[in-house]
Amino acid sequence: PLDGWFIERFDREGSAIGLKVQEKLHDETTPWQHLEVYSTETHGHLMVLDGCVMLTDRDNFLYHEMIAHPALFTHADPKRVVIIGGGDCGTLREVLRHPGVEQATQIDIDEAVTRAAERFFPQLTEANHDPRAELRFADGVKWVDDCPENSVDVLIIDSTDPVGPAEGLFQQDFLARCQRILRDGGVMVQQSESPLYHSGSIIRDLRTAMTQAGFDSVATLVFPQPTYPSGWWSVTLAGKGGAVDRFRETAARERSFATEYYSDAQHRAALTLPPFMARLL
Ligand code: AG3
Repeated sequence: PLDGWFIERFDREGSAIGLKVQEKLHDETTPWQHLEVYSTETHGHLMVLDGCVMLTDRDNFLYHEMIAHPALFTHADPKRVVIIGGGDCGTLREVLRHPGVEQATQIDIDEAVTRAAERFFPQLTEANHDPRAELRFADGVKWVDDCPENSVDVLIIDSTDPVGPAEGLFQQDFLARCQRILRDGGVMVQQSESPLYHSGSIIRDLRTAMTQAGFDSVATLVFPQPTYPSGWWSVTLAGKGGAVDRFRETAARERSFATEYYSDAQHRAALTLPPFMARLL
């Protein structure tokens, strides 16, 4: 009803996020979801899937840096990285900033998301021609099923909310399979929704499912994300044989690439959970 605004409503929470839009640039019903791209007045381009904000030019660096760099600086020496989802390629770009990464494979079910990113978010796809990058369009659950055991160092799940296409990615049988494809010392990281809205539900259930799937340690990191529900977001790490509440602090501090949000200090801060969350998890 608010003319000229894109609004994502969170009905259960009685709240919403709104962005003033200039025009709709793209509208496509893919085999998997409804994909829209808008230009906004103050946040650059906006990508929406099934009515949910995926990213804006202005603030996607927060999410993409925080889903990629903490996991990569937690693993002792990540060489083989796999991203499930992440079709906009923003996570892939951050992963490829790490010179030690030898191969990064992104598996998204919906090729239309990547084609739209190439067209409307060219900065996110600028690393796609890196010889270390491999893009596949397939069902991530099946891909993980077929992947050899003990073959991956870091596995990143950059998915939509745990409803519809992404629901299976939060379930214990999938997480157990993820645990098996990781090498010893492997790290998995999954986007895990809002600390304010989901600490006692999605985040807690994911951590429990990870533990039951055989992971030895879990850690949830929090960071601001102004255009997602509540404006505050989380990722949850799980480790196979190593502690994920510790990381290579010196390597993070002396990283060879520029970041806009991530730093070793920010990483430490993000691991420090507020008391209300610690109580709910
Ligand atoms: N992944 C989507 C996070 C979920 C956002 N939820 C929402 N708006 N209700 C983002 C993909 C970025 N690579």
